[in-house]
Amino acid sequence: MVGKTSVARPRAVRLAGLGVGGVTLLMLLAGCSVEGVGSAFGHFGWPGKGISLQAHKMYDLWIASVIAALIVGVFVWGLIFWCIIRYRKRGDELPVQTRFNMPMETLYTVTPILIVAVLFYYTAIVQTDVDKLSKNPDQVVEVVAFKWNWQFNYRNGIGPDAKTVASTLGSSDVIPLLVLPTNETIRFEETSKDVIHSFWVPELLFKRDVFPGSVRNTFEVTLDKTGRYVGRCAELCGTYHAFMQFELVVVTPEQFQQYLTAKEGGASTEDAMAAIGFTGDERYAVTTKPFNTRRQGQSWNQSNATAAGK
Ligand SMILES: [Cu+2]
Repeated sequence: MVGKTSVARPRAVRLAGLGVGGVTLLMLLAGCSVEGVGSAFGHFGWPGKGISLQAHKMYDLWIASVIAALIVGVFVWGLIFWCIIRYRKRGDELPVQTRFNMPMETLYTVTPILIVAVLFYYTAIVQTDVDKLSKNPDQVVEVVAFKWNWQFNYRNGIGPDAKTVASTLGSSDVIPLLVLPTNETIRFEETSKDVIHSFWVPELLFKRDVFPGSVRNTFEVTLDKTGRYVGRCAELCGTYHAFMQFELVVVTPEQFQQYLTAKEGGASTEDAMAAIGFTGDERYAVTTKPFNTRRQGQSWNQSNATAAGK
C-alpha cells in the first residue's frame, strides 16, 4: 500500500510538469508566427487578416485563441485516449486511485484560471484598442441606414451638428459605394431612419449595430489595404434585408481627395469614380450587384400563378 502511493505521487507530479511544460512550449512556438499558422489553416473561418490596423489586432487575437484552445483540446483528448487504452478493464483489480492528489488538484484548478486570465487580458486590450476614438479623426462618415439601403454622408466634423459636404445614396438599381482612403483615421457615426440595422464589412472583421433615434454608434478604423470589399446589413431588418448591400472602395489618400473634391463639386458617384481612374463598369460596384426586388412588373403573389396542388 505504501509502495503504491509513493509511485503514484511522483508520476502525477511528472505528468503535471510535462503538461504545463508542453502547453507553454507549444504556446511559445505558436506565438512566433500567428499569421503563418492562420493562413495555413484557412484563417480558422475568418476571411483573412483584414484590411485595417484594428482588424489585424483582432485577427491575431482570434488565431492565438484558437491555437490555445486547440493545444488544450489535443492535450485533453490525449489524456482521455491514454486513460481509455492504458486503464482498460483487464480484470477485477482497480487501477491506482489518485483521489485527493494535491499536485493534480492544484494543476487542474490553477491552469484553467491562468488560461482564462491570459485570454481575458488580451481580449480587454484588443477590445479597448478597437473601440478607441481619436480626438481629431481625419475623415468622418455618417452611415445612414434605412429599409432597405444605405446613405453615406461625408462630414466636416464630429457629431450630429456637423455638416454633410458630400453624400452617396443607394437605390434598388445602384449599389452605394463608400470610397475611403488608406492611412487615415476614419470615424463612422451610425444612425438609422427606421429599425435596427448593422453595418458590416466582412474584411474589416467588424460589425456594429445601427440604431434609430438618439443613439449614435461610433467606431474608427485606419485602413491599410486598397481594394474593393463588399458590405452588408447584418441585422435582420425586414423583407429586403438580404438586398441591403454596399461596397467599400479603399483608395490612396490622393485619390480620395480628388474623389471628394469631385463629389463636393456636384459630380455623381460614377463621375467622381471616373475622375480617380475607374472606368466603364469599374465606376459601379464590382463585388456585388443589385438583386431583383420584383417591386415592379412582378410581385411575390403573382396573379397568373397556379396555386400549389391545382
Ligand atoms: Cu438592414
